Amino acid sequence: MNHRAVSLALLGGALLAAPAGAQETHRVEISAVETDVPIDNSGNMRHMWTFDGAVPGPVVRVRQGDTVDFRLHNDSESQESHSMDFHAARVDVLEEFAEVSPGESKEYTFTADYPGVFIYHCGADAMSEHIARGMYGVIIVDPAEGYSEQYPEPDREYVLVQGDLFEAGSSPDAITMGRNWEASLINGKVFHYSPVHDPNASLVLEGKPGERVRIFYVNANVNESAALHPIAGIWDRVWDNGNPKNVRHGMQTVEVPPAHGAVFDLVAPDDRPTNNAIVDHRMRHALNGAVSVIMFHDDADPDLGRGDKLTPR
Ligand SMILES: [Cu+2]
Repeated sequence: MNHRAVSLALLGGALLAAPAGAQETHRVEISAVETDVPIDNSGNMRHMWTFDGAVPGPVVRVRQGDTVDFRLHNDSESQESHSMDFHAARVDVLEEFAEVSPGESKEYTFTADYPGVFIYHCGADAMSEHIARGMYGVIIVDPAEGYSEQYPEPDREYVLVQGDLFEAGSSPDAITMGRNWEASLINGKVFHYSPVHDPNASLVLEGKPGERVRIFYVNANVNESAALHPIAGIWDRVWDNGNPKNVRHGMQTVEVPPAHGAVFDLVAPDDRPTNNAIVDHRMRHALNGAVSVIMFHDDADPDLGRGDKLTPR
């Protein structure tokens, strides 16, 4: 059976929003695949360890109270054991998050008890190497109560995952200690959405003047926090961990530690087209890949930031 096709089909279904109040069970299947993937807009390839063959792995989306029936399959071509640590799960690290050998599978079930945006990552030894080589992704847990005055419905949604790129062949110890650091990846690529910094960047985030755009942000760096700022804008609201109860207003720069997430709303001026650059204001990160341009204009692609286009690729 083609596990990747199965998991993508299931995840496609999971992306459809459930009606408020209904509790569902989501069958989610993800494969650990060691493969070459492009790490920039020029198509330069790097041997990475991935979930479902891409960095980051697929977006999993459920509602608070839902059950996730999860299956991790470690591809038979893998050289390494891998595991799956969902930060949205309350389970046993020794059982559910145990390593899976090449060619083997493991299933476990959890309920998504807390709303928010959570990282998932491989926890196999050495964990820093497995994360730095690309084994991470996002699970969004929408609040059970749905949208509210405190957590308004956005016009568009994007998922941004930031990670490290280390020089090829870096040892686990070098990665852990921060040596051989090369660049920042946004959704798996250096300057993925920044034609300002990379003329080969063909994608940007888009919205229309006056729209509320929601960014589900996760920091998958091994060691370093991110300082998220929307250049030429102000975060209208920020929810720490993406939980509607953890709201802050009118923020300029918000620190997101490694293996954490936050939800950021940007409301564009409604009287003119504007552009913002969402940066990790830690300049070492910004100037080495962590810039994402968002353009607000009347001709914005109506499909971007909606349905299954939360992670433009
Ligand atoms: Cu792994």
